[in-house]
Amino acid sequence: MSKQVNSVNYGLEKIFEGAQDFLPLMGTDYIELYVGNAKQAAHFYKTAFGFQSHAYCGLETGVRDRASYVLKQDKIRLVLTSALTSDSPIGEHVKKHGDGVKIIALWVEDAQKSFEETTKRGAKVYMEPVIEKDEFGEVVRSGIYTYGETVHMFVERKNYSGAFLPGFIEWKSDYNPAPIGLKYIDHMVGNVGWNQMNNWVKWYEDVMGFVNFLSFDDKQIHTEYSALMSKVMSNGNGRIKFPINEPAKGNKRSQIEEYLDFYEGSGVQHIAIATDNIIATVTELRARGIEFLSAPPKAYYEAIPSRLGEHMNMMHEDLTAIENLAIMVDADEDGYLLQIFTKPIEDRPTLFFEIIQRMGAKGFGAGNFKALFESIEREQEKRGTL
Ligand code: TYF
Ligand code: FE
Repeated sequence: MSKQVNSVNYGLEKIFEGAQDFLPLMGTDYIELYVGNAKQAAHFYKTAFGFQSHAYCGLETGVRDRASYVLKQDKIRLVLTSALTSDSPIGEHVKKHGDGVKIIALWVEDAQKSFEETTKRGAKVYMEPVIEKDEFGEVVRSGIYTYGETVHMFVERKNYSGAFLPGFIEWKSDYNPAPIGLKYIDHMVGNVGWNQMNNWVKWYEDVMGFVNFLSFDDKQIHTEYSALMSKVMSNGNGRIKFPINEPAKGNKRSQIEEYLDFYEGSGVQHIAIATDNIIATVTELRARGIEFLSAPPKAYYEAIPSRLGEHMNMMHEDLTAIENLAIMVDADEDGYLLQIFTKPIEDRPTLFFEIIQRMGAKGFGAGNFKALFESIEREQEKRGTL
């Protein structure tokens, strides 16, 4: 069998001019969080977010240093990992950052080549290419560091038919809360330190071949109190989108500064997950105890028809339901989108989730930024971190 992959089958056609072809990416393979108690975290993500039990490794499978629970919902694989010993780098990570995203794994055709192409362009090595095998086949993985202690793992699946990766067993559970309509990872956002955004923009351009296709400066992204800057990086086929935020000077403490203080460094700020029925998904999340940022004021909802203009004709969602659930709406030249943000999902005000339904729109809800940041500031106020 030749190693050549027909890229047309993977939908690798370039949609962003200027993106480089040395690192073809088929999608997000998995997201791994390092957490204090993976067994309990897995229960939370099943119960509240509707993920399904999928795979496991730990003492029972001969792994002595960690336990990992793999959850699945449609195209999304979420891995929750905890240390089993005090000298573990997993434990060190949790001690410093609290629960957070360690690995953003990307599905590639060739993990060896991905490693070579990125490290020769300056990427810092996390893991040299490793071939992992079991009776279900073979997977090759390699990894590089991005911002902070966060890692991009390259995953090459050679027709692998096992549950997740070699070393994992299938995880069957009698406890299976229903899925809630989460489909795929839309984007993942990184917060980086003061004046570091452009360095990381350049890193994604030079090392990963990405392009910067949207930018928001502090003149667009500010409230009475705080400000931030954001640039969105994408790979060539648009499947992988990584906005990068840095704090900007405002009258009070930026939400990005708050994150950096509590995460004790740069890291993943939010994971945006796509649904094709945000009303059903958010109704279910609320019923299962997930807390969202408080609703924008009444005036925000009254202004939606004029703000959306012609897109209003295409919108079939019930505006009353949208308002009751505190969902936000924005439009750009390609269509509209619906989005909502959870409160941080751990005690430190660090990682949170976004639920997004794109109805053509390719943007990130810039028209909602002011209302969103004011909601975030109301939370900061309560925490005494504004
Ligand atoms: O990903 C985005 O750009 C949007 C908006 O701190 C956003 O979800 C931007 C910055 C931020 C929170 C949300
Ligand atoms: Fe987002």
